[in-house]
Amino acid sequence: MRRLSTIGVASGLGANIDGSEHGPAVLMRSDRFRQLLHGQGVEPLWTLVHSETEGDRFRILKRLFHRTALQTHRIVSSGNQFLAVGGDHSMAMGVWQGVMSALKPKSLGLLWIDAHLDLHTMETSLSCNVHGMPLSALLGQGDDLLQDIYGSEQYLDPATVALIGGHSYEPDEIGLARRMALATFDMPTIKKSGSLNKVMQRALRLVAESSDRFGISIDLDVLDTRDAPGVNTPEKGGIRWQELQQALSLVCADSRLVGVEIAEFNPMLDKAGKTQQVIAGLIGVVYGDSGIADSPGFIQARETG
Ligand SMILES: [Mn+2]
Repeated sequence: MRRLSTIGVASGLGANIDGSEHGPAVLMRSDRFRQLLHGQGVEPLWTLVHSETEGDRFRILKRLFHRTALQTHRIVSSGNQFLAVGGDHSMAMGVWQGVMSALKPKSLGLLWIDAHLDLHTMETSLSCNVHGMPLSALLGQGDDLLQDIYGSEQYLDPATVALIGGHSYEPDEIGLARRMALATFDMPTIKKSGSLNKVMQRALRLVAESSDRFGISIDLDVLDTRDAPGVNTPEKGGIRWQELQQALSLVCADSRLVGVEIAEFNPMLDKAGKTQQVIAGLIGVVYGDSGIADSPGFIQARETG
């Protein structure tokens, strides 16, 4: 039986909406998820990282990111891959700083699959919700407060980052993306190419030119709200889950993959377990053998049954 390192980051503090803190536990307990892994001879090893409940939100998040980073550092140092399930997307600050600290400097590439750019800082964000800022922090572009919450001096090289699926962003974020010359494959670009698969391959080739290993960060709000309604900040006009599943199956089979993050699941906002089904399907691809990757019927059977 294969053993998988799966980390659940049980916090919604970065979104400031109730619900995401329950995401990992809801998935962990779900029959669908257990059946999926059981069928593949996989033993999921869950480590849950909980956020504290009392005190200053930013202090709590800082400690949460530190504890999350220790987990991904440990897994990557031991040569294993990981899946990190959230939790709101601010968790990325912990997940990827831990990965960077375990790899050679500047050797990590990142495919950031998200409806948003997550390039806000405390100075540009109206809400001051940290889940809109993780990529700024990871690129070393945080203001003093954001940098303090991030709590690391490990930063991504902008040449190794590709933004995929963006369709809701603000001028300050676009400004930062341009200044850093980040590779951006937004929804219009994906629609024009006619294939997320092709776009993802192109993004990976680009990122891999300047990095040895790569990770994938998926914010579930990149998906069409018909497929994934259970997210903190839904946006219309996203990617259909079948496209994402198919595109992922190729990149996840790449031996340079270090780990995958799936963020922003909010079970309290889910409708008829739809988002949960989609996540189970994505997790199946991340850890699945080609059998699962080729047969999205797992979810279709549930939807029509
Ligand atoms: Mn995000």
